[in-house]
Amino acid sequence: MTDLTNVGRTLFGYFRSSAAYRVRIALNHKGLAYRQQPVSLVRGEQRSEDYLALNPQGLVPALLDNGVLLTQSLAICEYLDEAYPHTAALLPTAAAMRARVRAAAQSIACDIHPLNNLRVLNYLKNELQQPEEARNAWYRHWLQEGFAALELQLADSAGQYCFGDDITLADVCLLPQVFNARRFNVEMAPYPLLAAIADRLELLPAFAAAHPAQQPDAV
Ligand SMILES: N[C@@H](CCC(=O)N[C@@H](CS)C(=O)NCC(=O)O)C(=O)O
Repeated sequence: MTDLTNVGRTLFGYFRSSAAYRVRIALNHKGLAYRQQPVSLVRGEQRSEDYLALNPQGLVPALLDNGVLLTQSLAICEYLDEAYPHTAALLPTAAAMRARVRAAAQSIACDIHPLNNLRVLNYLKNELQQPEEARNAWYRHWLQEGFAALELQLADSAGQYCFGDDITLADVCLLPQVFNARRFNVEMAPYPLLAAIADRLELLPAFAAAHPAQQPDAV
């Protein structure tokens, strides 16, 4: 892998990774320029010696920001808010609202996504010998349970987006998870609020440019 330590800002990601998709949205929304270094999850590059030196977890994304190495998409997004306070904030200012936005974001990033990411689906397939039908049922179960709760959770707060009409960390997490759900043919009709917000988000330039199909490693 090329030595990238001198390049201003580099995102190590994969076009279909929803965690990397979150960070692309956050960077675009904030107007922070970055270059991308694809890490192919299908070729197992996340477990290469070079990548493990950046992130011993063997997960994307990782962000190298002017020599500062960061991992974990939510931590990266919050870092960007704190390190670049002049850019569009992803968390509101009031403590209670910040906690509510974080709760919605974490219900996706900490409770839905980890059960459905590649290594978990691969473990079900390879170690536990579960057929595709069972793996898809697993995927749908955790997604539907999470989305059902989030649909209720956002009922009071939503405007154009998850929290009123401002983009927050919750929106940054929502669209990639909806993209993922659609990829696995999960019906969004039971979650009309989430689907409507996702449809609006998708049209925003920062979100559109972060879409997996727009990435240099999209194949
Ligand atoms: N909590 C982590 C999750 C990162 C994660 O699960 N990344 C997935 C792609 S979305 C990955 O790298 N998977 C590689 C694998 O499962 O081997 C974050 O938010 O950054």
